[in-house]
Amino acid sequence: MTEIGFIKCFLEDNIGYARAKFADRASLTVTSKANASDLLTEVDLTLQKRAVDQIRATFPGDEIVAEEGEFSRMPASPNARCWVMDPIDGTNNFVRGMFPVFAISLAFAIHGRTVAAGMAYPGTGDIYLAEEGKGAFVNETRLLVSQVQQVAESRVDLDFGGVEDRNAWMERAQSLFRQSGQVRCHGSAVAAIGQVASGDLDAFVHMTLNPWDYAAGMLVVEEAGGVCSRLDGKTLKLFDGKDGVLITNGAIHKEIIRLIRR
Ligand code: 2AM
Ligand code: CA
Repeated sequence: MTEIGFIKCFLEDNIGYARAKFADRASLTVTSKANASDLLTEVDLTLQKRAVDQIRATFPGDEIVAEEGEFSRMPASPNARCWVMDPIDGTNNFVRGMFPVFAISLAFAIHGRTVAAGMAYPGTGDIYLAEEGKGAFVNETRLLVSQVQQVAESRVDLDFGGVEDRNAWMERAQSLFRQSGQVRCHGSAVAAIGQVASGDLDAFVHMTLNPWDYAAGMLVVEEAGGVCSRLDGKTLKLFDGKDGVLITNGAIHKEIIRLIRR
């Protein structure tokens, strides 16, 4: 089985489970991790365990990095074949019922670069897929970023992040906040990044992100014609630490870098 075939099957098999659990969220088992806003549900754990078991059976020896438990770390060999998963991104929205904006993200990387990626949105039923050099698709439709050319006319998701991100946010994102045409915060990086790929958003900014939050999204956006970097414009890699991420339609990328303070 190809890696993209595996990703597609996994997301198709599990999107209904996540949707059903969201519909019945009053009965979810929920615990908090670092703080009361950092939630963990049985669904995060079940989806991650299913993926880990299936990856180990199908691609033995591949590394796995994922948001929960022992997998929440950088890979031992950053250049090796590596799967990167966020079982539920936007867990807080998932638990509290916001919109519903949450997603399952699964990527396959080699040499620290994503080469196959998928993101499933149980709220809408959409599955986004991309392979390096082969384009990005939602269901069967080609994804293309927007043509918006100026920040003043753009719709930007300025993710507020966790409490520990807010000082950096206030210092660095103020000018962008003031000058963007429309500002949103979905509370799910994977949801917002998908919206950049589809052209519904023009940019996404986060002060700190872990690789599982953008591993799939960065390839989907690049294959849809967009650009991904660190907040200062440096190359966005997967395993070089938790840092800020800027994902845009490409046309407004440089203008946003100039507006984000160092
Ligand atoms: P999560 O839902 O998987 O926890 C919300 O601000 C977005 O940023 C979500 O994608 C969320 O992922 C992620 N996020 C929230 N708090 C974060 C933190 N302290 N560090 C990194 N990412 C965070
Ligand atoms: Ca996440």
